[in-house]
Amino acid sequence: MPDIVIYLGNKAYSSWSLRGWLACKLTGLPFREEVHPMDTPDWKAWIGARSPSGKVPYVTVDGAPLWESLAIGEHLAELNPQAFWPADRAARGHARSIASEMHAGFVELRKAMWMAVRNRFPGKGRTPGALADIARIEAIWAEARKRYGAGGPFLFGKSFGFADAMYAPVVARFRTWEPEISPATKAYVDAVWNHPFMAEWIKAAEAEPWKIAKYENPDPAA
Ligand SMILES: N[C@@H](CCC(=O)N[C@@H](CS)C(=O)NCC(=O)O)C(=O)O
Repeated sequence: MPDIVIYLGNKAYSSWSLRGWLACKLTGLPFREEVHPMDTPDWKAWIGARSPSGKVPYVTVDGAPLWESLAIGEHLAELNPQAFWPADRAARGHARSIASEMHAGFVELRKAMWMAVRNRFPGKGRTPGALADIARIEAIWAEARKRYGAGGPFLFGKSFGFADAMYAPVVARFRTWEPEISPATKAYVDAVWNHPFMAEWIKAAEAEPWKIAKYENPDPAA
């Protein structure tokens, strides 16, 4: 059995960490995790001594380094392919496309509505750029569900896969910031939020002792 270790930032705030951690969960294998609070005096030294990019998530498999959440997902998928990607080739291509679009984009949403799992900031963060990103994400989710989602509540049906993992931090953002979303989007948000992997992450985030002040204030300019 491979020895998998994942290095993470705060579960309350680190959206990329969540993606990498969900990829570890999708392997179905045991793994070890080390969480270190970001924005602390020793953060840069801690992550710099481990991750070549100086960012989390950082994963090792039998000591071999892995960084960048999409690459982490693709590599860990080799350990349990059917859990990560749909079996159907066209659906798999679609899943890879939307996972890549998430990895590459939605900067305005990420800036205006950061992940803060423990917080509720309803009505805040609605910049034009964030709203445009949300409209595109709603369209992505609706299209995947229409084409491939009939068998269950997730983007490709019955099982929570890696495309869902890539969008899970967006689900967390929607819970926190409560933008106006369609009933279908809300149903998907609820399905992801209530998935056992997410419940485990949220519970750990709730238990964390650390707070980063700038992420606790939804009106940074105020
Ligand atoms: N493109 C990277 C993004 C990783 C990233 O930006 N991680 C953030 C945390 S969510 C980070 O490490 N920030 C701390 C820092 O830059 O010092 C990925 O896909 O993993």
